[in-house]
Amino acid sequence: MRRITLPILLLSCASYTGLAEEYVISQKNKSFSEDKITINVGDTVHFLNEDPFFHNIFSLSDEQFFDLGSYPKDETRSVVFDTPGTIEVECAIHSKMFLLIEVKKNEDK
Ligand SMILES: [Cu+2]
Repeated sequence: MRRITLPILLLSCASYTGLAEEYVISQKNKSFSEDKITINVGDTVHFLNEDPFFHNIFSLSDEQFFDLGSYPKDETRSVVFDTPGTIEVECAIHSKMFLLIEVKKNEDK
């Protein structure tokens, strides 16, 4: 039974996400490792804190509202972006931190 179930799960997962990719954006010296990235719907961004203090990554964007809470060095929190649009990402602790994530529909590739 397990042999049959597993491939079906993988298949449905792949068709939902397409060729979903994963990105790592680190937070170091109170800034994001990139100013702007372009990704596709279904992609995941991992926010890795490399500073010896807390960051609190969040977005108030309509397309993708999230708040990852505050977390310490070497911890990663992740967001799957499932709506196309331009997402502004900030840090609640360091107001100068800013990242733009352009989320494209998969057809735009
Ligand atoms: Cu911060």
